[in-house]
Formats: sequence, structure tokens, C-alpha cells
Amino acid sequence: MSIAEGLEAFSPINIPCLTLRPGQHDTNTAATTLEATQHHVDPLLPAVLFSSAADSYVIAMFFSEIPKLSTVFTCTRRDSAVCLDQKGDGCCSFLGSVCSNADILTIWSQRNVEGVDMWCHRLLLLATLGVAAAESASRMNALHGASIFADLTPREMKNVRDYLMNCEELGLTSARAKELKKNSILLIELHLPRKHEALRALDRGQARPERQARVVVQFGNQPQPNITEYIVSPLPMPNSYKLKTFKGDRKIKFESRPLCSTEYFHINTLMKTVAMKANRVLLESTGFTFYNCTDRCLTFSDIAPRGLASGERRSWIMLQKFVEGYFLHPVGFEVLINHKSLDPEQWTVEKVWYNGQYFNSVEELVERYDSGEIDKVKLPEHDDNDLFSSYIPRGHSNTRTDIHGPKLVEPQGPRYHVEKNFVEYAGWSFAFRVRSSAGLQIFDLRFNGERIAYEIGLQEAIAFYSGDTPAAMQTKYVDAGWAMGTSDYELAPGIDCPEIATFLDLYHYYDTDKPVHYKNALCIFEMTTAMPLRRHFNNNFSGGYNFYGGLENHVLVIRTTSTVYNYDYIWDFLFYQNGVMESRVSATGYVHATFFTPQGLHYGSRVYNYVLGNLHTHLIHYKVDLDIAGRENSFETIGLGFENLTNPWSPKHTIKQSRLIRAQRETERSAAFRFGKKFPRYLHFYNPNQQNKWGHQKGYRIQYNSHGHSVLPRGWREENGITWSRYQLAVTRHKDSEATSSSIYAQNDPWEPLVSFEDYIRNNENIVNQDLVAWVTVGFLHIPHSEDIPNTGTPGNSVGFFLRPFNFFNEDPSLSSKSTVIVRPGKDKKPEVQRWTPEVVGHCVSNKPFVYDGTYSGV
Ligand SMILES: [Cu+2]
Repeated sequence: MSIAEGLEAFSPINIPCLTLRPGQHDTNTAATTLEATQHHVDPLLPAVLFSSAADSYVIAMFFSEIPKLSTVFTCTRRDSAVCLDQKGDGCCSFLGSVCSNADILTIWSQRNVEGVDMWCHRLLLLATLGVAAAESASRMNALHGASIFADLTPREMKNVRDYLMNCEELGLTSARAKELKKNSILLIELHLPRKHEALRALDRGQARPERQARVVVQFGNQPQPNITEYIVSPLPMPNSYKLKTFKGDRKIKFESRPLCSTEYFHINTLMKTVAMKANRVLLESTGFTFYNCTDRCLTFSDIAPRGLASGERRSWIMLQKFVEGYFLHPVGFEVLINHKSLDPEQWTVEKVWYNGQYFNSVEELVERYDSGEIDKVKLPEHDDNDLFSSYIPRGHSNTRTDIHGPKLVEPQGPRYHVEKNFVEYAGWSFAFRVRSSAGLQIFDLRFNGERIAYEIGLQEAIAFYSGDTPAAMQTKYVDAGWAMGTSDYELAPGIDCPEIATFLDLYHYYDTDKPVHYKNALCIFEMTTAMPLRRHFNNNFSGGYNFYGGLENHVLVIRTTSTVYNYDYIWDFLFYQNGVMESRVSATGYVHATFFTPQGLHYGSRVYNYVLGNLHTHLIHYKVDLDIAGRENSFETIGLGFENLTNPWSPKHTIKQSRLIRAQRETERSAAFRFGKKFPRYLHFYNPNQQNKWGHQKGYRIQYNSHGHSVLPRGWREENGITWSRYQLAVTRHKDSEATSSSIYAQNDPWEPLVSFEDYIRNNENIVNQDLVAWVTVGFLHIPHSEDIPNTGTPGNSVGFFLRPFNFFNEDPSLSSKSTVIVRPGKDKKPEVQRWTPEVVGHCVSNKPFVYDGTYSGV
């Protein structure tokens, strides 16, 4: 059977990167040409699938012998047409002249198919790079499966919206309509398939599970207002929805929903009437008002949680001067409003706090203010030239302004590869997405084709405050409830990410009627840490050296940010060449500040005439679903203990030294480490069924970079909403039903949370040789100080963790890097340099002017 006949027995099926159809078959040369018919052909990702009717398929691919990513191919679509050449000897080679680096074509079948068998086997025999072929198969599966995790496209979002809007029984109206008593969509995002379904595609190249959407609907126009979540499928053309259920069949309380723009509109209206009543008090006290104010206006920040018990919706609102950096301008006026009713006319003011004094109504404040019964405050005259809260530089500059500082350059172009949500770099590969609720996640993390983790993703970020004003005492921010995943605004080249970074757009559907486009909201770049990954100067102890060896430390970074009102989080995942992966969050932006009172000094620092920076603790939660060389993993901790030995070469003496003490953690409870308790030194996850060359079980360890501590006593009211924060680390058995440790409802109902992490470890399951998930809490205490003005700086405010190989490889995998330089003294002591990269680096920096737009809008 000829190749052409073999191919004709199959019909091409679509895969994202390439669709091919058989072209002409030339009987003289016995060559069959396949032409790319639809998509851009990416020469780095050439995978072709042919399927037969019999549920079997042939995979054809070609790949490069030279290290992946180190060469930039310039194939065009036409030039990349795959050619099969049967050169008498049956050897298939790639004929593209431009793509001459792609030098071999391998074809095999997963299952014997009549008539194809022999044809495939002949080709298989000729596949000279068997190992490379296996690697490529793994790579192709990873690429094939990456789209499982891709966020919804605007088209998919619109289709889901249109489908649900047409379901009359739901009675949906615009999310932007001004009434609260309505049924509307709050959120549409990707709903992940179950893990074992995804793995069928990722490990075996089988069909991907159908794409589904998670939709949050607010049913305000019901006798029993409620929040309901649906799974809508199949995408891209949905035709059904079903209820999404939660552990213990818990229902989502209507009062636990995040605030939407409509509710803010009505809060703003209420605040106008409050401010109107208190206009003179505000004007005399602050020089600013809420209406009719031109350049002396007030604005406000709202505090969460909203009340003291489940089912409440009562928010403290803090007035601030509306100037650049208004978070640093609280004016000493706070109001507690009850906005539970769906009729804003029914909303009430329950308390007022003015200059340290509490009142039951605005009227009471005004009356007692007028009668002179209370302590009045008068802020200093506002000085427009006082730059306090602004970014405008001041003071003597110690750096030149006529030249730029150092910049990252890629002298010969990028060395990483991004295809949609699939990324490859120096042996690493992964897929990514950005959840609207909690943000950045990566999936199917592999190194040299071997899986290390199935999912590593942000779950939650909290900041719990203390202070002397009611707003400060009440502030317990739980940021997924503020849709921190959607707060990923535009990144500035050269500042937020290097100019050379790849900037990608994101789309979210949250509190809107159409998808919103967030331009340049995610960036990927390779950088140098300006630190060797490893180096050695081998001294000859007589004024010279035997050799010098060194390797630059390059790392790939994927980054998004969340600006949750005043605060900015920078979320990074970093991938080092030696198999180390790092998760890091850096905190910046404005501190959450309240009005200064002398008592306030117990809770922070005075940072301005009338402003206190309040102490708070940041805690961040990550899910780390490890799959170390497979799903079956175990967990042990390793510490040291002193031992006493009789000195074998001097028996009169005793030797004291440390020895390893390993503790196998067999159950979930034994693998949950509370804050404040002793935390083991090494946290070792390993595959008990796989060993490295030296007989050690292949493993990875989690190493912390964190100074976090718990924020409230265990079980205390709001603490029930963040039970994950009890543990620096907890290890559980993977369950699809335990997908996340928090929810968007935790902020407004932390008292009776929909999702409680504690439930995940309550049953204390066995975790030996199981699919394990590590839940990692990192954080830091922040006592604001004068240098937090105008903004908290990132240096010293980055925390996170490392995933580090521990006997996973046989040696440092960065040995495959050809950026290594070795120098040896040659003849006449002239140094001889051994290297594999060009001797001259060259230089190039972008000459594009700085651009920034800052808008995000519906599409
Ligand atoms: Cu802080």
C-alpha cells in the first residue's frame, strides 16, 4: 500500500493549529503533497491528525532536531505544506526548503488499522529519532489539550448570553438596568471539565471534552431572591443548561452576592442625600462637599464585609477627598448604610461616625453639631501644591534624566513560544487562563514532557485590618468577592513588564451585558536575573585557575495584575531552566487608610496630618495540584534530629551530628499545618512508583517565601469564611468537587460560607499513593509607615513559594542549556573559551515610543 493510498484511507480532522487535505499525488516521484487549507501553519507546532471512521487515527508530525525554541522559523503557510516523499527506500522527509530544519516526518498509528498497518510500520522503522518522537508525542498532546483550559472567547460568551437570554423561563434582563429587582447574568466564564476527562486528551491525545460555561445568575425578581449557578453547554453553540451544585447542597444566599454597578449607582444616590443633609458639616470640616463641588469634591470607599451576620447587607462607607490618590484622604466621616432591600427607597442610614463620635442618624449629627455639643474637626486648608498622595516626583533627584536605565533586550529574538494559551520555554510547557473570580491559573505543567503539576492557581487574596474608626475595624477584604480576576487592567511596557514582553489581551464577562476587552492585560517574557544560575571559579591556588564555568540565569515569567480598588497585586509564575518553578505575588498600590485619631497609633502609623495607615495582614491562597511523573503521589516531611555516636576513630569521644528524620504523612489531618505550630523544614512530594537513576523516588518540594500568620482566632465569626487561612499548608486528595478553596460569595457572607476549605480535610482521607493537591497559604503583615506614601513598594513585599525538583532528575536539567560558558587556560595561558552561543551579543532596544491607552470596553 502506498503512502498516498494510506492517507486516502483517512479523512483529516480539524485541530487548532492546522488543517490539511491531501493534495496531488505524483506517480512519478511517488510524492503526496498535503496543503494547509485553513489555519496559519506554525512550523514549531506541526501536528496533523487523520482520523478514520473506525475511531483510530494516524498522527503525523515533523519536528526539529535542533533544540526547540532556539531558532526562529520563518515558514509561510504555503512553504509549510507538508510533503511526504517516498524515496525508494520509503524514507519520509520534509521537503520544505524554508523549513529545512524540520527534517523528519514520523507517522504511526495508535491502533492497528487494516491496510495502514504495514505502511505505518515501515515509517516507524525509519523514525530515526525515537526518543525525540516520544517527546514530540507528549508535546503534541499538551498542545492539543491546552485549549481545554482556554478562557471563553468573546464569541462563546455572547453565545452563552444570547442562549440564556432566550430561555424565557429564566426571565433575564440587562445587568445594567437600573432596578435591583431583576433577573440578570452576573458572570460568565469557562467551566473546567473533570480532571480525568482532560487527562484523556492530555495524555492520550483523545478528543477533548466539550467546552462548558459557568454562569452566575442573580434572581432578584423572584418571591425568594437567590443566586443560582448554571453549567451551560456545549460551546460554542450552547443548547442546554443545568444547575451547578455545591457541597452539602448548600444554596447561595442572595445577600452574599458581590456588589454590582447598579447597586453602586443607588449607593451613590443615597450618599448624595446623606451629604446634602450634612453639607455644612462637611464643608466647614473639610472644605469639600459631595455635590455642587467643582474642584473640591468628596468621593467614598465602601467597606466589607457588609454587616455582622449572615443575611445582612450593611456597609460602612468612608468619605474621602476626590483628589489624585483619594485613598489617602479620609476626612473623618463614615456612614453605615443598610442596603439589603431591593427597593433603594427603603435603604437607611443606621449610624454616622464623625471625628471619633457616633450618631444614630445624619439629622442627629447635624443637630448636635449646630448646638455645639460635639467635638468639631477642621482639616487644614487643602493645598493643591501639596503633592502628598501623587506620583509627581519631588526632592533632589540623584539619577540622570537624559538617559534611560538598564533595559532587557533579546538580541536575537525571543526563545519562548506562545500559541494562544499554550507556552513553551526551555523544556517547560503549560497552558494558562485567567479566571474572572480569582485570576491566573496554569495547567498541565510539564518539564521535558513529564508532568509536574496539573493545576497551579490563585484561589483567594485577603487583607484583614485593625483600627480605631468603624470602617477600619470592619475592613476584612476577601478579594475574589471583588472579582479580582477581572481587575487585570492594561500593563505598561517598560514598567509593568519589559518592553520586549509578549502582551496578550483578556476578556471577562462580569457585571456587564457584553464581554469586556482588557488590552495587554497579561504578559509573558524571558528575563535574566543578573545572577548566574550556577558558576565556579576553579582556583589553582597559584595565581590562576584550572577552569571557569558559568551559566546565566534566564527565567520565563507569566504575569497579570489585579487592581482591587486601592491595592495592586502583581501575580507571577516563573520558570527556571533547572526545573524550578516559582509562584510570587508582589503587593503595591495605595494603602487602605483611615482618619487619624490618637488611639489609632495602636493600629499603625500616622502618614499625614489627618491620616492613619492601618495595620493589616495579607494572605494569599494557592491550589497546587501536583502530578509528579503521574497522578499517584505521596507526601513526607523531612527534618533533622541530633544523634550521638561513639567516635569510631577516637572511642573516648562522642560525635554529635544531625540525621534525617522523615515523617510519612498518611492522612489529610496529619498533612495540615496550622499557623503558629511548628512547620517542617522540607515538604516533599514524590512519586512512590518512579525512581531516578540513583534509586530515589522522583520528587518535588515546596519551599516557602512567606511571613504570613492567621488573622483571626479559629472559628471566630468571619474566620469561618476563610478556613483555608488556618493552614500554611494542607494536603488533600484530589476531587473534582473540591475545585476551589473560596468563592466570590465569601466576602459578603463569611459567616456561613458557600465553600469552606475545612470541609475538604474533615474526612481525613488517606493520602498515600494518591492524586494529591497541596493548598498553600503565603502572606505578610503590613504595618504601614511613611514610606508607603504615595504607594507601597514591591521590594520586600513579595511572597510566594518555589516548586523545586528533589531527586526528580538524574542531574541538574539546566545542563541541556547551551548558554554555558567554560574558560580554560590554553597555550601560553591564553584563555580558551568554549561556548555554544554567538561570541558577540549585539544589541537592540525597542525604538517604539511608550504607548499606553488605559481603556477597557465592551465588544
Ligand atoms: Cu498591605
